[in-house]
Amino acid sequence: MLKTVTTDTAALKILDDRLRWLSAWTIHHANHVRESADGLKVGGHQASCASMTAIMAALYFHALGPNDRVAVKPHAGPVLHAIHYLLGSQSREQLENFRGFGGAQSYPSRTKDRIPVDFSTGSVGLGVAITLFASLVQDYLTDHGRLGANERGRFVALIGDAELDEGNIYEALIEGAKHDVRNLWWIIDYNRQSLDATSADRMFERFDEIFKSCGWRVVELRYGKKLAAALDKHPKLKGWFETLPNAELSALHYRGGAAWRARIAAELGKSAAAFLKDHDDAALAALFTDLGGHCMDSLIEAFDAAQDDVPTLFIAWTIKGYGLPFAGHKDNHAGLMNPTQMAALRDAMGVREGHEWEPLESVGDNARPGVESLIERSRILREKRARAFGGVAVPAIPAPAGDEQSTQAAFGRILLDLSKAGGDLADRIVTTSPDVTVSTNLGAWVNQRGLFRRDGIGDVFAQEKIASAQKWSSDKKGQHIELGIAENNLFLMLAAAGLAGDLFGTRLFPIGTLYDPFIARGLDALNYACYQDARFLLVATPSGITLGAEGGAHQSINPPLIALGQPGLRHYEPAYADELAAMMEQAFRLIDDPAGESTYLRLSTRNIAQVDRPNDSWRDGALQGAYWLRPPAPGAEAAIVAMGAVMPEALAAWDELSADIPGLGLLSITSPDLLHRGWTAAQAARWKNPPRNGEGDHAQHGGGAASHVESLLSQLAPSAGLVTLADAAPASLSWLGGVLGQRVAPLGVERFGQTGSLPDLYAAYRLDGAAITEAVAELLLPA
Ligand SMILES: Cc1ncc(C[n+]2csc(CCOP(=O)(O)OP(=O)(O)O)c2C)c(N)n1
Ligand SMILES: [Mg+2]
Repeated sequence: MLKTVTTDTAALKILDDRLRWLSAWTIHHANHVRESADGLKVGGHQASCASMTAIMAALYFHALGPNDRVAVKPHAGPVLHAIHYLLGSQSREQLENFRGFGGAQSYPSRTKDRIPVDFSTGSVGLGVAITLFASLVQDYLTDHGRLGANERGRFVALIGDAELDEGNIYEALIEGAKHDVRNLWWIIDYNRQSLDATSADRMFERFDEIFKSCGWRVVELRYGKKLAAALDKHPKLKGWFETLPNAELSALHYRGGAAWRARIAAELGKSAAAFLKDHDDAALAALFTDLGGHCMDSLIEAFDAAQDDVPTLFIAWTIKGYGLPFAGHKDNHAGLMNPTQMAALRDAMGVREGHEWEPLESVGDNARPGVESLIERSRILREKRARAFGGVAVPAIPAPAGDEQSTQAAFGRILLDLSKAGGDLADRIVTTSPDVTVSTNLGAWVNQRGLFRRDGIGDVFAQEKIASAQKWSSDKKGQHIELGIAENNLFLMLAAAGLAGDLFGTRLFPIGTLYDPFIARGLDALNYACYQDARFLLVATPSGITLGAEGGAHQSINPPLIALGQPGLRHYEPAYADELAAMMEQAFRLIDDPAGESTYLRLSTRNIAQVDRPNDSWRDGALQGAYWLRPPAPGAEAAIVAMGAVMPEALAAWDELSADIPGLGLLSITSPDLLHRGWTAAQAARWKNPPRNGEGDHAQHGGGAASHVESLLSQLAPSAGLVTLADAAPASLSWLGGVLGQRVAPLGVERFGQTGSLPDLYAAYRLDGAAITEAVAELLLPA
């Protein structure tokens, strides 16, 4: 038994060296060997990689099981690529093209890298927190009978120590403690350096307290075996070593053995003389760099000892740039070895010139079988899995009945009806909200489907027979995950649940609700979720100054603009309940479609009279972003163009104005986002496939179809005027004038809102009939 462990450790140390070499070489090749097309620095992080090659070798070639999933700190991406290169799942061409177009990405990317990447990373802190929510999703799936015990795994985050400054980590930690999360390993590469400098000392002994108080086990790997033994023999030296501030420690690591000698002699004098005599400079440098995160025996021991499901924080002490010439230097974050330094490293690591890409270069014949068998074992465990899509039938979703409705209330009704009807889709829906479940109309759904909690908590108010509309009992079968007020957590929860098909082979239909203005609070996490192609439905309500008396702090203005610029997220803003039903059906389809995306619904609490529909002809247009609610006469000179909750004002203005302006149209916009995308895509298609000479208008003839918005607007005269109306930043719609060059008078909200009744607010912010009339009149005045 002991023998196996020893052999394993020796092979793992070799793999550690291989990873350090290959990651450094990949970055070096991209910067100094590959031809540069633009003269720009390519970049990469050799020091950040070298810091954690031992940790990653111990993990990937020893500790990880087949179901374990890892978020790798962004700037250690090249180490992950090197691991897959050794496993045979990454090609030399991809590494040679690191940071190049179509090559291995700078930071691990689920969607763009060809190796299996469990979680994309890049924006520090988010990759850490998503592992916690993924673990919660794993428990959810298990308790819902969708994941077998032998399919469960552990979620590992490899974290840079400066990442610990990101507040989203603590928001997640607190949420995790409430849900009793488990099966987490968060491993800190504790090199005590960030991008700019060495880390402040004051937080040193605090992180472990923070984690412990949230129920985590904290394992500190401060010393490697050799250093621990040496310091144990010499308590005075140990005391001195442990009080060295970060900056001084890093400087000593950089300067090396002679500096250690001089400093120890000066500060410990005679008491350290024998110790110094026993160690030459090289031995001193080797000894003091033997920190826990570089010591394979310590790492293996620690990982092997943490096999239960208690969430565990490993604080692995390391040196940034370990084994490289700039180890410990405060400026090493983006530092690159020059060709001379790289050649010296190559020689020191026994790599022959011209053999830099050999996976097992410099591994001796005796060691090879051990190394190869570790690689073989890990290869099987880390195979890429197919993504699970297309397995769920989405039924037609009928519109809720009612002459007057708000889109927010209709949302609650639709979910309630879905729940009552039952079926596969309803069973796969998981809702979540950061303490606004009730005020976003999820209450009825939660009453039906219950809250998810592994420990199950009774509803005390119901047991005490206190009347309440909300029945909040929870158990393992509940389908709503209630979060504390941290919108970042909402988006990370949606990201994790939205990857369930990929991570666990089971598709979920996650729906998250929040107030529209507070999207901004979680924006980077929302972007992060979209970046990795997580699929979910985001319902943001209430929105706009239509919220009325709640006032400016809660009235959203710019989210449609955010959505306009956010890839992977489709914005729909319905005015009517039947539109909402169609959009929810579409959103569910998009969640389970390989080429789909996530959807953002911007809803309102305003009750508005529903329109009579003679038929379903509006539906396709509504799903594409717009339809004529009042079709214009061919070549009409004007149209009102309105979105969402202000549709009654637009309709009233149309009624009033159409007597004087025959043929006036009313265009109902349901998605500026889709219209814009369609417009630019149609243009790009025409550039690739241009019209034949002299065939006129691009929008209507020649190579490539007109987009939806072009078709709609081309029913008006080329010189027509558009009055656009949105309870949002007017730029959400004003761009429509650019499509065919028609003139625009944009109405919308550009100042912070305030309290008031709707007539007051619509008048003050120019969203009312008077404003529309004035705007139309101005557009139609002869120039
Ligand atoms: C949200 C965010 N802010 C800033 C950055 C830029 N950045 C990349 S790495 C880094 C410092 C990382 O230091 P640390 O986490 O200690 O990692 P190390 O390289 O030392 O292992 C910074 C500021 C980023 N990637 N993400
Ligand atoms: Mg660091």
